[in-house]
Amino acid sequence: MEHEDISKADPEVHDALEKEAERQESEALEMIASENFVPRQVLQAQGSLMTNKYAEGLPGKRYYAGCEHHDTVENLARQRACDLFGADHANVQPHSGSTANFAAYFALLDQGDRVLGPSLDDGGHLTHGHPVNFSGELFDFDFYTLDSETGKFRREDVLKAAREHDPELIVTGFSAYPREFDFEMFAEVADEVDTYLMADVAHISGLVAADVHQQPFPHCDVVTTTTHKSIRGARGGMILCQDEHADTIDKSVFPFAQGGPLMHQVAAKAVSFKEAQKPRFEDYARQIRRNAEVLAEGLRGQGFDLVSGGTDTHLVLVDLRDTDLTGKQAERRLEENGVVSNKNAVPDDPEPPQVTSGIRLGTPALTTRGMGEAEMREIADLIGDVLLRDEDRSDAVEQLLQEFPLYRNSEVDY
Ligand code: DSN
Repeated sequence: MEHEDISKADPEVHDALEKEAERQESEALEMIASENFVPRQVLQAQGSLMTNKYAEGLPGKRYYAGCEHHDTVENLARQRACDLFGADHANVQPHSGSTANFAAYFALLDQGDRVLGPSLDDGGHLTHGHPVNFSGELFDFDFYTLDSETGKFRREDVLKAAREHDPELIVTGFSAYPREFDFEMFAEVADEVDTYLMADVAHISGLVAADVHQQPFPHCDVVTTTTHKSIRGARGGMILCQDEHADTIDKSVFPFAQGGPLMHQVAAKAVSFKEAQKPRFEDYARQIRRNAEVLAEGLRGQGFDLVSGGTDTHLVLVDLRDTDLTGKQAERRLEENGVVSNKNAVPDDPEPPQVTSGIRLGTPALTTRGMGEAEMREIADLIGDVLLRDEDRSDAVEQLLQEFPLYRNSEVDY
């Protein structure tokens, strides 16, 4: 076998990798709420030779020989995940959050069963029953809605929708909801209508792991998450559950939904969960929330209207309907200044999903860079200058990126 450095073996891909490293380090103030930067130890595990092995099955019960070391890393990942989330059982093999939701639904439901979830317009996710997604196609979803006055979910609305739809499962957890996820309230409703409760904590899993957000267990039967957002780990998914669901969850991941697990990703999940167990991760998660609060204050000070008026989590949802900009225009204008965010529907949005009337801004990635409250104030001012006064603030963005290096200056190579 010929081993060559990637720069020689494939200059085109190498060039794109170099440019992406430069973009992340020096060109983009990353405010997409679902993105983050992993530490190099996670990149090392992801780039490891664990990619070379098939390991269908579970530790101690594999379908292929030679999985001893794969068992070690998967057991470490499972145990650390259970410790972080207070779960009885973890399956760390889902390739993504969508696959985790797919497997979780089929562990709890039969095709065609009724499910109640949040709609995409109210901060939910495509896999929460949207008609273009498998979830909307394979299950009979209906939706509880956000109270448009407060921008929050109210118990009476969820209960009313649950009584009307009589679901076998209620899904809670959101991709664009800035407020604390009230698992206890959803569990009360689920108890009242005698149904399972599943939480998709993909966005807030770092906050939950660090215990700076309400815990989904013991309120939920099953919890799904991605492993790369606020928890700052390897890209992928995971399912956590109470003991009674462990077997069905495992079987629903493999052989039902997936084949061989991506063991280099499982190894990297284990490494990132160890990071999340360290005291410095709790400080990080606290700072994510504080930064989001300060960003929200600053944006309100600039005159922006925020969905629900503020945030309890890692993200802020700006309603642009009072401005002359759509979400799409705002996203573009911010990007021209080096601020990377995403257009996002706001409740009762009159614009289609490709346009929208909002932008979603998150703090996990900037907090990873070491930015704090002073920088959030500066960024809120800068966003006001760019969106409300059409000023060019790209120099200020460049300056911030230089002051807070990401991988530059690290002694560990990958
Ligand atoms: N794409 C993710 C997000 O941005 O919220 C959800 O899958």
